[in-house]
Amino acid sequence: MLPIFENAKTYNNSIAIIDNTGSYSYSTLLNQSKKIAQAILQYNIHNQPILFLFPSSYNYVSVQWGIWLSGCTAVPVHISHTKNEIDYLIQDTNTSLFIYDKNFEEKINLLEKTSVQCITLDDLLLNKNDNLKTLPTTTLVDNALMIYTSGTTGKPKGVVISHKQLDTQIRSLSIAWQWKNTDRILNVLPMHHVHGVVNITCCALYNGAIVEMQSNFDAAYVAQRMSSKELTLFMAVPTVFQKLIQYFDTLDDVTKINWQNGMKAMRLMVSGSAALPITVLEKWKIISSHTLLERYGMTEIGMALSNPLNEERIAGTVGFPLPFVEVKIVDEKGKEIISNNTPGELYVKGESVFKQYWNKSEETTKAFENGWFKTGDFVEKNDDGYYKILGRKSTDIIKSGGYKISALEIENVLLTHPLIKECAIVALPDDVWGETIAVAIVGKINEAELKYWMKDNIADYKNPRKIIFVQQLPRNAMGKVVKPEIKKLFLES
Ligand code: MCA
Ligand code: AMP
Repeated sequence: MLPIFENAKTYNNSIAIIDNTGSYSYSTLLNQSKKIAQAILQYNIHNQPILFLFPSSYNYVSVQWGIWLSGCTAVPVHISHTKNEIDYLIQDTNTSLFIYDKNFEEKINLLEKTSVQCITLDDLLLNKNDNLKTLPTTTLVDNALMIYTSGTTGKPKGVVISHKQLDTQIRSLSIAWQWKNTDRILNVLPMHHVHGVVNITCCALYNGAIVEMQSNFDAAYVAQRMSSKELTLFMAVPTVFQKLIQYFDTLDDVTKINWQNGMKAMRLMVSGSAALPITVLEKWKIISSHTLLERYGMTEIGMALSNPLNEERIAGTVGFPLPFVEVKIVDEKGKEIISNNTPGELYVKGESVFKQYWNKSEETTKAFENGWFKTGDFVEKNDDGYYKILGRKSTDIIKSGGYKISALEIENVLLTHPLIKECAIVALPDDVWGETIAVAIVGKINEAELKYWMKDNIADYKNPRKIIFVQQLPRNAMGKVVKPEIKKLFLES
């Protein structure tokens, strides 16, 4: 049995998950997951990706565990994904089963259902017949998760992580941040990325802690839960801390003090997924009495670097390599840089690094060099061994609200609009979102209509927030679009 399930058996009647439908113990979760696994087996699916669409909830986790117990790979779909984005996931995974929450019936009805069977969780469990099959033994070599991530070319790629890799990622963070069964964490992050799925939910459940699943981020709710003094941990992206600071400033003194007292009772707050501005770290420290622990990770590698739990956390750095993770910094020729304070690309190796991009062997091969994963992030190490993230190699990868967004992916969607002749996406600096997405468009189109069209075609978090219409895109002698010139147009307007 996989370690996460072995552990769940021992936590038995302790509470595992709390969501807006109730509290669920480890044994209830495990029993429900087994029922789901039995129901999946009736479809005669083995070692295949299965898509599932649920808000962050008990049902989400029981379906994820059910998929694992059936020997298949869990592929989370996000509630904000549009028809076209989900159609792409169905086609790319070539899945034959898609389990969804009945509240998304309308969205599911729109999909191109080639060879996939879409079924609600309720119907899946209803259809279960009495000839129960024995559950297969899922082992560490089997695939656990496939998380889609944007790259510099083409459409999003499915990052495949085996149970061994997932288990290593969980154990690494359990050691580094000393997860305990007395911990209780509130999850406000989406459940189709590593931060919410692995760092928060899997780590909590592996360690017998309680995870409170909240399907969206609401600053007032976070403040209320922290004020209760029941939470011990909180992990989020810098935008969330920025929004909490803004919310704090709107409160009366009594509410502020209650919240502050609640936060003092917590043991750790972590920030990651995007650069944490030092101003945010400092403001949050004054409000919460916590120095945010900043760490660095990536879908393909899980977490790689982290500020220490007990020693000094240095603002503007992401600390040291985590347990089971090897890193090196290399120059543009691929040669290791030994000296400190010298920028280069971060390479990562270890049991936590992903297995492959789904059905993309060429891209997988290109992503590695002699067993080292090439992150595409520039870093340097200071004299005390702390790593600092300096930025990404490609400016076409944007980080907005902690989400990684590919400029190319959005450009390709916009170009499917019949009235858009050309377009170019750029990232603008933004105090709250880190970066905000902007687009220059050649074409005669009404802005309000375009925004409406985008809502149907691109998940909200990927939508350009600023639009400028131009006669032509600035290009260099080679005909390549000069994106810094486009950025200037926005910054000067
Ligand atoms: C939404 N809005 C935006 C953006 N997104 N405006 C500018 N830029 C954006 N990116 C607008 C909406 O249209 C809406 O506008 C208003 O902001 C509120 O939108 P809503 O979706 O309700 O926002 P929210 O709920 O406050 O969400 C903020 C959020 C969310 C919680 C920070 O973006 C989020 O969950 N981010 C986390 C993503 C994440 O987990 N990344 C980890 C990837 P209006 O009010 O006008 O309608 S994993 C990873 O990166 C690696 C492994 C790692 O290291 O962790
Ligand atoms: P994703 O592919 O969504 O997992 O995003 C991974 C990317 O997020 C990394 O390659 C980094 O560029 C960025 N990232 C994650 N954590 C940090 C951090 N603490 N500081 C700066 N960038 C970060």
